[in-house]
Amino acid sequence: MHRPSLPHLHRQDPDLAGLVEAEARRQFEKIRLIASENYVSPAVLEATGSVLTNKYSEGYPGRRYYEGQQNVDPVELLAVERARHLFGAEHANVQPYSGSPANLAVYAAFLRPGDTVLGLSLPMGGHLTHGWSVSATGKWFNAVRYEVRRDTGRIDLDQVRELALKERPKLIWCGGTALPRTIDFAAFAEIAREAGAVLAADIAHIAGLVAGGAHPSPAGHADVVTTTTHKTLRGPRGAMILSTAEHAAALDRAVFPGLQGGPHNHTTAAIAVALAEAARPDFAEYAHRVVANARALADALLERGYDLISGGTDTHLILIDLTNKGVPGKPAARALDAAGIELNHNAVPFDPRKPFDPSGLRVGTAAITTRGLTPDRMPQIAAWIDEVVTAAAADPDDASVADRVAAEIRELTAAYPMPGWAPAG
Ligand code: DSN
Repeated sequence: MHRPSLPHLHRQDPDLAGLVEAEARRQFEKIRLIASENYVSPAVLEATGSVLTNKYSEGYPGRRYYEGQQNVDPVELLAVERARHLFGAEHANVQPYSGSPANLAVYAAFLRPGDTVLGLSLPMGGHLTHGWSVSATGKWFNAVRYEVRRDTGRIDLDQVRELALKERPKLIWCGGTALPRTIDFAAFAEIAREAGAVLAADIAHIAGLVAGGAHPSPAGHADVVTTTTHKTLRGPRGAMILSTAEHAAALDRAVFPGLQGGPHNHTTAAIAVALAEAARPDFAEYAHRVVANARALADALLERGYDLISGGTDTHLILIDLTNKGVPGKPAARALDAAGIELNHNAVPFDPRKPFDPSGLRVGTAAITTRGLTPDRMPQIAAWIDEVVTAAAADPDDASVADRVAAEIRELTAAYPMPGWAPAG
């Protein structure tokens, strides 16, 4: 049963309600290892589903274009204050609709079309919006890309400095979507200073770890920080931009009226709720447990002969190169999904295979940690992954291993409550 329950939806639109319940059950029964996903709290769900969705609020608190902002203004101010406090930022904008619009706003604030941007290449673990060719950021700007080192799988800071001094980008991005290791914000800041560039840290993946003290903070290093609010931070789907006071006006103008219309007030409220949750001591414990689980899972996979990019993890994320296992990432991810383990296929650095059919798997521990799984459970998860990958390599049409593992996983997950849903009865 969904919590809060959905009586009106069930009565009025049973087909749709059935799909929501089925999705909730799917999330309950699976081991969810997609590194960018989580389970939000019931309070975040309630705020997301509130009447705040009815209200338009173009502008910023105290400077709106429509009347009736008596309650929405304090909601947004609460979210802004909580964001500033949690991340030690002089300024916060909580209006971006999601991570890509937030990143686009950074371009709109600091660059003109054709200006140079330096970001981590997508197949090396960067994000589309850090200047990858198929993104508007790679088409409208002169994008230069740095990589990770072949020998260590870690960011090549020598190359970042060399490219920054040669190309003189206006903007440098650090952060990404498949980086298992700590981001050295201080080193990036030094390079950006030398090159005269704005440093933007995209902490979407690690925001919850930063908030909980399980990853160093970009505060004091990056000029601008962008983040989604729904990954390790465990809030609703949304985003924020944090900055020094110096850049506040340019970033605010870039978000509205530069790129967006009215903010999604129900999301703003849910962000405020999640930020208050993330400021509590139990969230710091959660963030450290996320990393402990990832480390334990990485160790167990290494023991089973898995090739992990960079040899392990410092964060919530593990990147596996399956080349030595004789099965590419996509069929392995499909087989694992059928077996109750949900993750995504992913390119690995210097991947000889195509992006839609790459060599790797990406794994994250934010969601299973929210469910309450602890490091002692990780060897069993590694064993299941290994069984299913080995079976997929031997015979992709044989579903017997997947069926048995899925049943074992349903038994395990039944013992770990899920915020937002519980089996009826
Ligand atoms: N889709 C997100 C992720 O999975 O990392 C990035 O935008």
